[in-house]
Amino acid sequence: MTDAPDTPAPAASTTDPMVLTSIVGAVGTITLNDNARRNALSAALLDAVIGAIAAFEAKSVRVVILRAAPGLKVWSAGHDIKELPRGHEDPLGYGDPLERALRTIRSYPGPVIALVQGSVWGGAFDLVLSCDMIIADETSAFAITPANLGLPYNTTGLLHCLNRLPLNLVKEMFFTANPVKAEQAAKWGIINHLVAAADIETFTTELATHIATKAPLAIAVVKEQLRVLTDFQPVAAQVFERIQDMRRAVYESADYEEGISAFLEKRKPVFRGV
Ligand code: YXS
Repeated sequence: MTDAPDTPAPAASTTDPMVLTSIVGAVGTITLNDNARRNALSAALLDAVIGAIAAFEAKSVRVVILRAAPGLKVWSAGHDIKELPRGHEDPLGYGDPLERALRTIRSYPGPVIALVQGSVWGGAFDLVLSCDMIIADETSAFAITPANLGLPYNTTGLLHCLNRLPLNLVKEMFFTANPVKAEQAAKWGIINHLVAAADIETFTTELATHIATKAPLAIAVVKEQLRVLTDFQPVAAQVFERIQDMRRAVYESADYEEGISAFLEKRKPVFRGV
């Protein structure tokens, strides 16, 4: 296992790499690196994450840490709103870069640990929930925000939340779009460990390094079984079709258009329920 120095993943069209990567022993680290845009989950950033994870798998990296740069106020601002389709297309379709990244993390044959400092918004909440564990510090906060945009969240995303939180807490997060601060996130079980900012890097590295000494095949088969058991809830075809119809009515609504326009125009949205 080579101890590669910080090696940027294949950069997208920007000069700076969208992610930084490093491997120490059997632990690989991916650092989101689009800080000017608050690590908004653009296709370029997500493709870089997916590429970095594939490169780690090719090098048999046993444990992955997914993080942002140390000490940022914002870990990730969520889905890149500027890339959301404007009506007449599912904003969270199966092929959406965010959905591809979630599936990549959930099927990686080893633990992916989210190291969270700062606030996590929208689809980035789904991203950290799709990691196998979340280690967060006192500056962390977690918000799921489709209600701010008029966006119909997708069924797999709701399932990810229901697999982590009781129904009443999932509803509170979706209906209020309020950030859940670190202490509350620990109390609710969103995060595995709440660790002081000064210690979180050492704590997470020691945890990852410890796991990397365990039997990788045994861990991979447990992770994949848990994925299959939690993700695959049978849904009758007509129920699925009804859900798609309901979601289409929302992403074709004037409210969804208003939500995105308001963000782009840096103003508060006015939702009329149409
Ligand atoms: O104005 P410039 O060009 O400098 O760019 C600004 C922001 O427009 C940009 N930016 C984003 N661009 C695209 N998509 C985003 N989600 C996004 N967030 C930010 O980054 C530049 C710096 O942002 P600024 O000035 O607002 O930074 P700040 O430090 O004052 O505030 C940080 C945030 C995160 C509190 C603020 O940027 C914010 O509220 N961002 C939007 C958070 C959000 O609502 N995320 C949900 C995205 S939609 C999603 O994830 C799901 C589909 S769902 O809707 O279902 O949850």
